[in-house]
Amino acid sequence: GPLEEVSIPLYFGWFLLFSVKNKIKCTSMDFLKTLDTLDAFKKHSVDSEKEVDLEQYFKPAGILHCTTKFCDYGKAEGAKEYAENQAVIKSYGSISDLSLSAFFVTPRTCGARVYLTEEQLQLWPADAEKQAEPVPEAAASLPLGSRAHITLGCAEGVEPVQTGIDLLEILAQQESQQGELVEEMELGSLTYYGEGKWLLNLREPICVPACFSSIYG
Ligand code: ACK
Repeated sequence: GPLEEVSIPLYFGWFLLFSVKNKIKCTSMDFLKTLDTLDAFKKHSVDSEKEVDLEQYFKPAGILHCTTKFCDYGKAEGAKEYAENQAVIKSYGSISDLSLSAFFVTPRTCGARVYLTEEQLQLWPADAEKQAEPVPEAAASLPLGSRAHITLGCAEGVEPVQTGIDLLEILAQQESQQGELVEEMELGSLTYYGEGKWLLNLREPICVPACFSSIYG
């Protein structure tokens, strides 16, 4: 009936606890600031004459989270099955640590890569990587969980769904060793993947506690 339908949320995911939100925002701001000042960044910029202020360029994302399943209130493929999955029901409301392994920036989005544990992968839909629209070439063969990310910001007019697609594209390029190592930074190694795509692999992953839950609004 209609009640059953409304009980499926917009999406499920891990939501960063309030106490760590500022830490992630500050670290990602630091990353953007550093990137802004690099000569290599200016060189690869679309318009090398124009200064780009990345902190202004990206509009901050709303709720910091890592989407597991976008359900669209039940309209998305596999939404009901996911909501009824035993692992999902059992883990609902539980807190675990998310391991952030990289930050990335493209002309469209800015995000953090999330490295999932075996246990967290139980909550990861089997088709998450293949469902990306459009599917970046070679992304379908990437390991399960490759798309896991936190959207930190989007350029004007860009939807957050783009962040995971951008990450898949970068990882597919990483897989075929297309990147150009640009700089060893304090936080980790910075690689350029062409067309304004940057990824900073963190030397030390950042661990942040998050609650597995869902959003209806
Ligand atoms: O940044 P995100 O992971 O990208 O978090 C938001 C969240 O759901 C609410 O919009 C993600 N999202 C939106 N559409 C899709 C989709 N078709 N597939 C996967 N994730 C999606 C979006």
